[in-house]
Amino acid sequence: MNVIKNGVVAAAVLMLIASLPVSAQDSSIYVQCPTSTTLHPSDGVRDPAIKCDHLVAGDGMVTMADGYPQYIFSFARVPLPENALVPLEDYPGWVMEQGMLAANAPAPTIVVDEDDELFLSLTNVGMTMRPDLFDPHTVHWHGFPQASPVFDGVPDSSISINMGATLTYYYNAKDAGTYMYHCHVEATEHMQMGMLGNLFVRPRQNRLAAGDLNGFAHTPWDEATQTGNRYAYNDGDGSTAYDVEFPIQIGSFDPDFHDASLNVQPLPFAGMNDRYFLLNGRGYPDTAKAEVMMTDGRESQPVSSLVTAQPGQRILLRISNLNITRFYTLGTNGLPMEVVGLDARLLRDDAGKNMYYKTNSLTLGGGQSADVIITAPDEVGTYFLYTQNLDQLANNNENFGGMMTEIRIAAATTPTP
Ligand SMILES: [Cu+2]
Repeated sequence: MNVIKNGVVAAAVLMLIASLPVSAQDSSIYVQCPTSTTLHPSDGVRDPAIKCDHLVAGDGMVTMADGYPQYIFSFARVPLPENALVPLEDYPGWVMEQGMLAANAPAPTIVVDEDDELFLSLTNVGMTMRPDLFDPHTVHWHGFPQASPVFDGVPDSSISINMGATLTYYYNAKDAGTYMYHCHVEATEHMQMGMLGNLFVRPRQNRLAAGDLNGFAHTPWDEATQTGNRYAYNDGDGSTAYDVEFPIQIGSFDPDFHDASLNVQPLPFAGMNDRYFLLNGRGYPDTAKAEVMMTDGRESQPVSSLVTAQPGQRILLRISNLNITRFYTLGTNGLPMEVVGLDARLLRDDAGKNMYYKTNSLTLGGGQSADVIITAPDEVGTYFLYTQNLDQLANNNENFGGMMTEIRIAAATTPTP
C-alpha cells in the first residue's frame, strides 16, 4: 500500500516539476519581506516589529493514534529566502520540494506581538496525491479585525492562490487574543481535510516598562532570558498573567471523508461523521507525547498537547475549536479553569468589571476560542483535560483514546552545577 502510494507520489512530483519551466518557477514564488514600512520605517535594518513568514498549502499524510495513516490538506512552514539552504536562484524549486506532501495537523502555529506587522506569504504547492485537483487555497484569520478584505482570505472578497502561485498577506496585529486560521476555499471540504491552525496575538502589556499595574508589580517580559511578566490580554491589573502557555486546538476528522478524498470519490457533506477526536491533530495517548510526530519520515503533527507546570504556576490554555461538524466540551476534574477571555476578547463588562468565571467544563462551537488559566496545584501528579462526551474518548474503533491529554504537575528539577 505504502509502496504504491510512494510510487504515485514520486510520479506526481516529477510531473509537477517537469511541467513547470524554470523561469515560471522563479517568477511564481515571490516572498515579500520589506525592511522598512510606513509604520516601522528604518534605514536598512528591519524593525523587529516587522515579521515575515512563509507557508505552503498542499496535502500530506498524518498518523492517527491507532496507527491509521490519514490523508489531509493543510499548511506547512518553509524557510524565508534569507534563511534558505540553497542559493536564491534555486529557492522556488527548493520550496516546491520542501512543501509538497508536507501538510501539518494542525497547521503551523503563528504567534505575533500586538502592533507587529506580519507579511505572511502563502504558496500553493498543489495536491501531490490528487494531481487531478486544481484547488486554490487561502489564509483566513478567523475572528481577526482585518482592515482590508483583500487579505482576509474569504474567496468572495479576496484573492485565492492557485497552484504554483504565491501571495503575501499583510496583517497589522492590533488586537491581542487567541485566534485561529484556516483556508476559506470550499471551506467545508478544506477544513474537514485539515487546513486549520493556531494563531495568537500577544498583548502590548508584555512590553510595558516596569511599574505598578493597579497593585500588580509588573516587569516587562524578556524573551531572551525568559523572565518578566506575560499576560493573555491588556488587563491593566495583571489578572491574566501566566507562567506557561499551551495551545489546545479542538478538532476531529471523519476517516471516510478523508479516504474518499484520497480515492477520488464523491464527498457528501451530509454524511460527515467525525470519529477521530483530536487535540492539536492528535488523539490520546499521542496528545501527551512531547515530541514532534512524524509520518513517512516527515513532520506531520508538530504540536504537542502535553501540559506541564510546576506547583503554583499559572497555566494559560489557549483553547480553540475549528471543527466544522460539532460543539465539543472539554473538562478537568479537580482543577478549576478560570475563563478570562472568550473569542479573542478579555471578559469584562461595559464598566470594566472582570467577568471571569471558574468552571470545570467548557463548551466551544466551531470558530470559538477561550483563554483559560489553571493554577497548578501543590499536589504533584498527572491530571487530565478531556472531552465530557465519553464516547469521544476513542480513536475511531479503538477504545481509550481520543480527545484527552495530560496536565503533568512536577516540582522544578534542580539544575546540575
Ligand atoms: Cu484550501
